[in-house]
Amino acid sequence: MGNNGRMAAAPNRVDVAIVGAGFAGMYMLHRARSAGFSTHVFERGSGVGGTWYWNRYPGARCDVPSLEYSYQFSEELQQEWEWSEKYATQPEILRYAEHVADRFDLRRDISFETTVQSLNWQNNAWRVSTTSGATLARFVVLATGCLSAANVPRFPDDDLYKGNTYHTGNWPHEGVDFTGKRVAVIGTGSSGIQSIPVIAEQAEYLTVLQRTPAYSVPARNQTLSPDYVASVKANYGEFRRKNSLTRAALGGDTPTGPQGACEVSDQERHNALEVRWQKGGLLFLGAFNDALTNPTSNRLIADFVREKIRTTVCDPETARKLMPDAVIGCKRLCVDTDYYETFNRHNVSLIDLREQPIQRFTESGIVFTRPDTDGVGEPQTIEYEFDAVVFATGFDAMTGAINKIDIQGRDGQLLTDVWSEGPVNYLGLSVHGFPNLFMITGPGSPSVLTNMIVSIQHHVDWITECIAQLGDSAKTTIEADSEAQREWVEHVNTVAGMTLYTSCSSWYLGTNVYGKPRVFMPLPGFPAYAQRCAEIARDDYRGFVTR
Ligand code: NA7
Repeated sequence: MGNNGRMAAAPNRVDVAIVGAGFAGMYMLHRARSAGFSTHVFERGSGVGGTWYWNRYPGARCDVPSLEYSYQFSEELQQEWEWSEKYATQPEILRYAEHVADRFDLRRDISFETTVQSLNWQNNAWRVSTTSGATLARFVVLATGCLSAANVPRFPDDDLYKGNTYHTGNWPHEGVDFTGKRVAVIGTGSSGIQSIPVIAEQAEYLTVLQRTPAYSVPARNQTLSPDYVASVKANYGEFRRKNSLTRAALGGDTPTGPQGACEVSDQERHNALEVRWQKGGLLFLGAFNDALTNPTSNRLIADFVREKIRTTVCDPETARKLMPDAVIGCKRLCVDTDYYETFNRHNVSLIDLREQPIQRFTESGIVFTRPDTDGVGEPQTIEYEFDAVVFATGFDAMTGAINKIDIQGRDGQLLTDVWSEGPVNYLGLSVHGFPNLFMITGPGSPSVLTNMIVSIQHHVDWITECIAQLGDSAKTTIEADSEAQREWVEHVNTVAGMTLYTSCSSWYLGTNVYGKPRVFMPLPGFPAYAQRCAEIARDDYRGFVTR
């Protein structure tokens, strides 16, 4: 999946430098180039695709339907590309990204295998320092991805372990053969839940190490029928428009139910949830309009899923451990194929790390602490041997990849200092003190609570328009006003505070990474946000300072 041997040399000076060649960086390149800006992209990997370049773990696929998780900026592109399944696999999405790169001749302006190390604002330009040189840019766009900095927790003596270790977000390109191997998977978020059923089919024995049970809904993945595809493509614009009017910018053909879960009878509620369960996918949570605002409704919906787990998993003790007790949807809902069923296999078992924590690693496996069965004696230890350990432990989400770059703005201030208590920003696009620097799907924007490609396109279009208009005026720089930024952060907190999202630990809040400030980062609700961005642009970029 390389760059086909073509490696663009970075120019000394460009109008727009872009960090990252995932879906955000690729479209930003296309738009900026089409608007007449000289543009260059710096990409750490050896090919395009971002998330889909790195996350090659077994079973990796998107949990947004492929006919929606795709670009809409080119009618020709969306008509000619053929998705094979309701939910595309990682290889298929990567092929799509490569097709887009070829079709729009993007590679000639991308430096692959080039990591941006620092960004310094000096003399009204950004100095972009990379592993292979430096470029001056009037504007920098961070298209670094929300889930691209791997979170690899450390455990006592983990350096002694002699087996193989993998992180799902940095999977070997050549793949991994688990045949005949005793494998441990740590983590049961989306990556764990997608990979566990596939690894179980190959491994001799699979042990799942679960810290927090996740809620997962069946994907009901299927081959796309030509008739359905034709019906969408016949009116793709309208299909896209309806999606963008929903809170998560997806699933416009399955609107959120008009009632709260407490407003209907038990039977009606069960029926509505069953219909969504059978349909499969993230829209399960949309059966009722108060799933993430009313704790009682949320509990009733969660009860439904717990009952599904109880009746799917044969061993009652394993079923008990798999049943989450937290708010459903607080952590991102998972979408699976045969996840719970996998625990009925003879070669799979589950360890609940809350009951039996990891004590340390050894050369050949992991030692767990097991409470004495009566609960009165000394805790015992038990060692399991593993040939391989898979870390499905997630990411330093939303800010991790940005904070890895040493970003020094106006007056030498460091972004990491400005963000020491949380990622302050305006619209998730700009930070006060960092002129001409834009983020795509940054903290403070709906990003990960939406269909990412819709949010990406929205941001890229907005940024392109913004810098084009700045060029038309006599001004050269634009940045968030400090007061507008303060109000924006307050607004995001207020909106998030009206939901149940803040009631649990999650990567939305940054609590999955030790020492990260606890701040709810994405903004719920795409349509209101998009409207706000449009109004601000129309109002001469209200809340931004131009000079
Ligand atoms: P997630 O959703 O962050 O899941 C990570 C999992 O790893 C989760 O179950 C964590 O448990 C677990 N984890 C993390 N650190 C540890 C330690 N130290 N010990 C044990 N278990 C741990 O990441 P994914 O890659 O699965 O998914 C990320 C997103 O990608 C997903 O939401 C989709 O948008 C696509 P915890 O819940 O923190 O107790």
